[in-house]
Amino acid sequence: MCQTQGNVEKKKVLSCIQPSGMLTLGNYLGALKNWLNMQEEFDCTYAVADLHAITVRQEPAKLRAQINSTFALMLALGLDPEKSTLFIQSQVPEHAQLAWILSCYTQFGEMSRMTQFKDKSAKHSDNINVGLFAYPALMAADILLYKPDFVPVGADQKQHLEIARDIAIRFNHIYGDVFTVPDAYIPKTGARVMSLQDPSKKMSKSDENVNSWVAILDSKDDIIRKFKRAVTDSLGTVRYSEEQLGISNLIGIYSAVTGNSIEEIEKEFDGKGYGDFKLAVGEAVADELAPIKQRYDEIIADKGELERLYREGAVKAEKIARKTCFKAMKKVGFVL
Ligand code: ATP
Ligand code: LTN
Repeated sequence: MCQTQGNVEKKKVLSCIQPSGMLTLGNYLGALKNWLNMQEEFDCTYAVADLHAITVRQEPAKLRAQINSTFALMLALGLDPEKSTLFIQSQVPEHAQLAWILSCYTQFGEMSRMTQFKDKSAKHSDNINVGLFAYPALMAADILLYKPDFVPVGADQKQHLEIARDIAIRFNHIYGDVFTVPDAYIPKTGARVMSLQDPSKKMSKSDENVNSWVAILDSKDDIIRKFKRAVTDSLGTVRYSEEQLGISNLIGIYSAVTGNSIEEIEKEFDGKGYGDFKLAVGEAVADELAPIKQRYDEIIADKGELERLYREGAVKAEKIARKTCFKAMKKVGFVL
């Protein structure tokens, strides 16, 4: 059922996050912060994408803990199960079911162009599995099941969102109006947070160098230490430019956290050294993340309540997912 605001039906939002490690400042600024900002205005559905996580090898006990921890972190951010639908992807079987159907409406050639597949298959060359290749069809199913108007993601997911749109348009063209074609919602600042050790690469929780990323749950000391060690350059000026990727990344982060514009930041640190600037960025980030960490510690301690919430969320999600999945199955010609 759609939530309404007065008489006006709220627009719908859907997004997911993988439980593939400690969530980073990149995940927070590129995606999660927007999830929270959208909660009041939109009818939001957010999930832990655990089916996606097994496209790279996971240790079962660790994966289980990370699924719980990611769900707890969603709550700690301020996402409210009374306002939004919060659930775990594998607990709603329609995701895998629709993904199979959609994969039969996706061409090998278009999947082959996905840069994430190229990057991840280079990184995991001993396990280039079919799931890793077909990942965007599952992501398309996640999205299309809930008929969202907007999908908030970081810039790295733009290509996957476009393929989801193409699949929806193609399916609708053959069978009529089955899916809503959604728009990406990519934030202006923080959409692409880069590694603190190699600012030409995106900050990634699966990066082995722990100094390259800041986790949402890192302690204040760790956060400040990582920013102090961030790779910069020898120019010595706090300027946003292509020649200063490291400093530009830090400016982007500081802007996303404080809400100040790039010009304001350049002015604030005019004539000051990198040491002062790095400390200011570290402190601003630590202050923003501290209350989330505090709430997280309380939530993760109550496993019973956590379980109640994700089970309830899955029931709520499946009601919607089942309808769309059945419609697609019927259109294709299955006997229901
Ligand atoms: P991995 O690093 O393990 O490949 P990931 O963090 O890229 O995973 P997800 O956890 O699924 O993948 O990403 C969740 C959301 O966080 C997505 O919307 C993605 O766009 C966003 N995101 C991830 N990394 C960054 C980043 N460095 N900057 C901005 N947004 C990001
Ligand atoms: N592939 C995404 C995570 C994801 C997702 C989704 C994002 C899985 N399903 C549906 C938005 C909508 C990523 O961010 N790496």
